[in-house]
This record gives sequence, C-alpha cells and structure tokens, in this order.
Amino acid sequence: MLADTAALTAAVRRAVDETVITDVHTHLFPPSHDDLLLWGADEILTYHYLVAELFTVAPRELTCERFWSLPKREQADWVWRELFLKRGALSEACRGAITTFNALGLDVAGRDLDGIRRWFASQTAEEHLRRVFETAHIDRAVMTNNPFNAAEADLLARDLPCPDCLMGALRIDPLLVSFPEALEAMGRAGYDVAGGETAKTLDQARRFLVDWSKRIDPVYFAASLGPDFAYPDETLRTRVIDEAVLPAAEEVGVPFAMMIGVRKAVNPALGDGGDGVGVADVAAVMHLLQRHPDAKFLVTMLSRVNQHELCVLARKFGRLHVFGCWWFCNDPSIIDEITRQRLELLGTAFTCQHSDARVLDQLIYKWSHTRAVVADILCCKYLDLWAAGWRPTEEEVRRDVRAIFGGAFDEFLAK
Ligand code: HDL
Ligand code: ZN
Repeated sequence: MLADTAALTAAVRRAVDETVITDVHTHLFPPSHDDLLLWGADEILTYHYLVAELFTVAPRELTCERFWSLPKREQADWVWRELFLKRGALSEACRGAITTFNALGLDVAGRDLDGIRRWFASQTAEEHLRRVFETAHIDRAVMTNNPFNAAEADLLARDLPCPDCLMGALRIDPLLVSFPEALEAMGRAGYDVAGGETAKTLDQARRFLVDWSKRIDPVYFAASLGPDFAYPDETLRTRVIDEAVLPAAEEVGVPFAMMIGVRKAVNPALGDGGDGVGVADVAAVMHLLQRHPDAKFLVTMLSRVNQHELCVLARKFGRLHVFGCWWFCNDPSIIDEITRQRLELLGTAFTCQHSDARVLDQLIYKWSHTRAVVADILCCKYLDLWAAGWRPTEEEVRRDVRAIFGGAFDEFLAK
C-alpha cells in the first residue's frame, strides 16, 4: 500500500520511467532493407520537421531546389548552423535531436558535430537498433509497409531478416487517395484489375490485401487521409472501403488504422516536410462505426480541433481505439491537453502516444519527451484520485501506465 501522496507520485514517476512501451506507429525498417532504415547524425538533422523549420529562417539564396541538390552532410550543416548555432534550438524537433545525441553519450553540449558523426560512422545498423530500443525502453515498434511502393514491395517479397521487435503494418493510402497508382501496382503484381473501377477490381484489391497480409502478418491496415475525408460519399473511396478494405481487414482479423487530417503537399518544394494540417470531420469515423458493426478502427487525428469530438466518439464505440498525439500534435503543450482529456473521458482505454519515428535514433527523444509530459499528468490524476478517497497500489499504478503505453492497444487487437 502507498503510504502517502509523496509515495504515490514517486510510484507514478517510477512506473512511467520504467514501463516498457509498444510503439504503435513508426516509419522504421529492418536493417536488412538497406537504406530504407534511416539512422545517424545527418539523418537526424535532416528530418523533414527540421528541414521545414530551416526554411522558416533560411536566407533567400538557399532555395529548396539548391538545398535538395546538396549532399546530405551539407544539408545537415545548414540545419545545424541555422537552427542550433545561430538561433535557440527551442523547437520540439531541435530539442529532440539534442536529447538524442545526449542520451547516446555524445558531446552535444560541446557542439561537436564532427565528433558525433565519427561516432555514428563506427556503429552498425544492427547493433545501433538494439542500443536504441534498449535506451528508449520499447519492446516493439510497428512499421509502415507500403506494398504499392515498388522498392518496398520488392524488399518485402524477399522475406529478408526482420528483428522480432519490428512488427508489420499494411499501408494502403493509394487505394484510397490515388486509385490509378493502386491499379498500376496491383496490375504489376499480376492482379486482374484491367476492368478499372468495377466490383471485380475491388474484389481483386481485397485479395491483394489478404495476400500481402499472409506475407507480412500486419497488426493493422493503415492509411492517412485528408481533412476532406468523408464517409459515406459518392466517390470510389467509399466503395473501396466497403468492398475491399474492410472485408479484407475482417478476413485477416485486423483493425483499420486511419490517420486523418493531413493536407498533403501544401508546399511541395519541402518534400515530406511540405504537408500541412486541416480540421477533418469526425462524423466520417462515426458513420464507419455505425455501418460496419464488426469492424475495429484505430484512429488518430492531426488537428488539435478534432481531438475532443474523437474522444467522445470513442466513448460510444468500444470498436474505436484512439491513439497518439500525431505529428503536429506531438508537442508537450498539445500532448498535455490531449492526454488529460483522454484520461478524463476514457480512463486508460487509449494509447497515449506513438513516435512516428522516421529515423531510428528518434525513438530515444520521442519517448523520453513523452514520458516526461505524461508522468506529470498522471501524477495530477492520481493525486485527484487520492483526494477523492481512493488508495491505488503500486502494482495498479504500473498496470495503468502500461495500459496507455501499449497494453490497451494489445487488448484492443485481441478483442
Ligand atoms: O502519413 C504518416 O504516417 C505521417 O506520419 C507522415 O509520415 C508524416 O510525414 C510524418 O512523418 N509525421 O510524423
Ligand atoms: Zn507516420
């Protein structure tokens, strides 16, 4: 039994610090997938979040075109100089790079970028992956596997070695947002989709998803969708969801993860950094839940504006699991607001965060930053509970912390 509030808050902080986390969405790849797995100083510094921030301050003569023509090292030099040396590295992405270098024992206080680069050059991807998972204290991370991307599909089809800590997820955006691209990829793979937008083609798409699922054993199907995502509507996308995606997900026995609210290529010159955010319509998720009583959905939304309505919807359907403070919400001020709201409306029936890591090393900062914010929130919430008269044990605190860092996700997948 915890004796007093000091023991309670100490137990909460210990639990958050020590809990093993399951990372439910990343862009990581196995080391066997060659240069698809990004890691190291220059990848950390040229993360698309930092590239976008560079171009908020870069001199006019540094055009995006010129930047992209530079070698990766020189791109990283620009970011380091402009965002870390000439200005306060106060953004979440800048602080993240510093947290990561520091946690790896590198001399970031001394601003020794060349020394940091030399250290990375002496590592191998396999040993670094083990080190990063250990440092971040995560047990498993879900990848993003896109069978519509030729390079990824070729590597996936070769059944290359993949560490147990990496789990597959089938990423299906082209089926929903660029059908011609999906048709081309399925046709290339030998599926009979020559008929175009017919019921037969949609059944072939269903089979394509089931066949790929037999290969990579995904924990879910996933797609990112725009602020304009509506369901149902008169577009082909509704038919693709009804006749291909959800029947395949049900046959495979996995949820459909929707990441809603990204305004793609607001500024294409920034590449991956060029996407923006828009307020989406949560009613689309509500209609999916109402029309598909057997389907399960994981949902995260990109706009802060959508979070409360999504939380309330998750109270109405146990088949909806809310996860993460995605991308532009992955900042301490918004993580704080969203996580308090979710605890107050959902208890522990949600997944508080995912890293979205594109660079292996980012697991370190994305999780240490989130643990710090969530620990403060949970201390408040348990103190409120104590003041109400409840006396949680340390085991119960650990149980609840694990729940929002992956336990509830595992439970949701299993039910
Ligand atoms: O669509 C997605 O999975 C997003 O997470 C994008 O990859 C985005 O570029 C990103 O990395 N956000 O963190
Ligand atoms: Zn992502």
